[in-house]
Amino acid sequence: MMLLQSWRWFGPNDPVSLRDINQAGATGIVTALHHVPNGEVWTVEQIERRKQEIEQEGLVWSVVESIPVHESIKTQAAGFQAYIHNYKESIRNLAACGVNTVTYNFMPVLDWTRTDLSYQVEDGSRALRFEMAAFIAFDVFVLQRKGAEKDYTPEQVEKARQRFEAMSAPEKLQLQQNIIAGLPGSEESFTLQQFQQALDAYQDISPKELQEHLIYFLKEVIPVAEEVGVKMAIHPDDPPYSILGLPRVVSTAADVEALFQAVPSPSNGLCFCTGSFGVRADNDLPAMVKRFGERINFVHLRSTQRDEEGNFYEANHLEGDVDMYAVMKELLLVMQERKLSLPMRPDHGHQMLDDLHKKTNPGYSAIGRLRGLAELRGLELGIYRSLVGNG
Ligand code: DNO
Repeated sequence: MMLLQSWRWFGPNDPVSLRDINQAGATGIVTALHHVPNGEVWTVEQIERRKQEIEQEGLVWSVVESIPVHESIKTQAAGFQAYIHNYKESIRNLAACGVNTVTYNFMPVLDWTRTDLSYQVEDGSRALRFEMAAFIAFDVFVLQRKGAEKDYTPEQVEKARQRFEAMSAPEKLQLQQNIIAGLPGSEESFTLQQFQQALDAYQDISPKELQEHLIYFLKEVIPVAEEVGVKMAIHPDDPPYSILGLPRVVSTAADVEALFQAVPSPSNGLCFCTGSFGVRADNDLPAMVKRFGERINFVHLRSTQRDEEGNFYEANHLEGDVDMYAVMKELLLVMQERKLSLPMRPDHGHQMLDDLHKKTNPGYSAIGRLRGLAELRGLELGIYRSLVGNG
């Protein structure tokens, strides 16, 4: 049993085509109906159309990433039940079309967050980066969030002030855009004012309450998923801690454990994202694969390199802080045990070679991911053969 090699595709407008993906050697497609507004039902017709497009290229729609969870469900704002109802309908419709794995996240307001989308690493390729001083500069000096300073040490705020003062106006704007205008796959994009309003909706929601809202959602949705044979896969917070005063509840092994205990069903599973969990030194990734193995329904593989100030950038897939060998080995053991093949995608990649001169989706250019996938599949084959021989 080995990983099903898959690849994220943003649909017909993605500069990376299905043909390209085929040539990269992936067989599974990870995609979503990005054109359907957040909260609306995905109809069977829409799903079928997308599915056929994928199958015409000889590929399979293996994972949905993501059906976004409407903010009202996270805050339990008036009318949120209707959004849960729609969510269940989408799951039923996907199952009716034979699409059986669904990724989602429960991060308030923002999906993944970076400050720099074009950080030059030593070899000249470009990576995504989270720079703490720039992030604090945005929070304290651009957004001017009330009480923001209290979330940081005086030294951090001072460093952020200097960073902010040294930025040109276009750099400040770029920073703001990077954080709130929506990275690839994020379903939301804000102006500064809308952003502040979105944050305000969480003013009275503690992490405990957000966790309760998530468990409520799971208790509603998971029985439907189980009934129709869909495996849900929650994606961890990225980065895996609270930002901008927002609660976040899927950052650690303890967070995951609480969700699994609250709703013990194989359909209530995890998208094991090594890049997101790996930003915290206290997340022991191989141990987490072992512990949650039965509930891992999808895998994102990438690595980050962090430092003591809380900065991190996305390293090459086999470098950085993630012990990819150890993670891969545990994944292979889990798959032999479960007798199934888990879908995996090489997550993000550097912008490199020809892609440096093309318009690409940050993190989702072709060549960097091609390199990642090639390295990961070589690693996997080597470990697999040493574990089980030629079988
Ligand atoms: C970023 C992605 C995330 C992920 C969502 C899942 O590259 O991993 O946007 O798709 O958090 O809902």
